[in-house]
Amino acid sequence: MASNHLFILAIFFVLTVLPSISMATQHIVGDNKGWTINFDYQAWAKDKKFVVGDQLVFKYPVGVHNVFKVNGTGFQNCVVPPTNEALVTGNDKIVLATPGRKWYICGVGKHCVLGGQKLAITVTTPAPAPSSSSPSPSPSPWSAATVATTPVPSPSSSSSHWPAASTAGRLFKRLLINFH
Ligand SMILES: [Cu+2]
Repeated sequence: MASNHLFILAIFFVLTVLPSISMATQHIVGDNKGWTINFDYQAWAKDKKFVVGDQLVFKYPVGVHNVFKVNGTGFQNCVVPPTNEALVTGNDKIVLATPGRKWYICGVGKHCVLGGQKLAITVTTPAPAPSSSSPSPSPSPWSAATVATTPVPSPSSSSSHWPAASTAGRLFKRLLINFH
């Protein structure tokens, strides 16, 4: 009986807590090349998945480049917005707060026009939690535990049956120890 209860808690932990920890990704624009001229940012972005909550980081030597968020036309034609809209720290972090198409250009010299220093990405909304049988978010572990009344096959040798064996299992076991 007790083991069933703990097993349900373990499942809850894996399904809810872990995804929320690992969801947001930080994308270093251009990876180790950073934000610069003569780099193919379209190729860089092509195989990446940008999700709401992720972060873009533009890295460059201060004063050499800058970052402007622009619209599609501004991206196409390298239209530089007013100077006061520029990000200039050399380590500019932008949280992707909304889904949709996003465009960024460098406003220094002809870096955008001639150097191709421009980035266009598509931000998507996070996928709903996989294998969610109940779509409504559960407010607390306890309600989730009471909902799942179907008997779970009791783990015969408890320690080897923890899901997501490594970190989650260990973390959760520690939780259980405190719990008792
Ligand atoms: Cu530049």
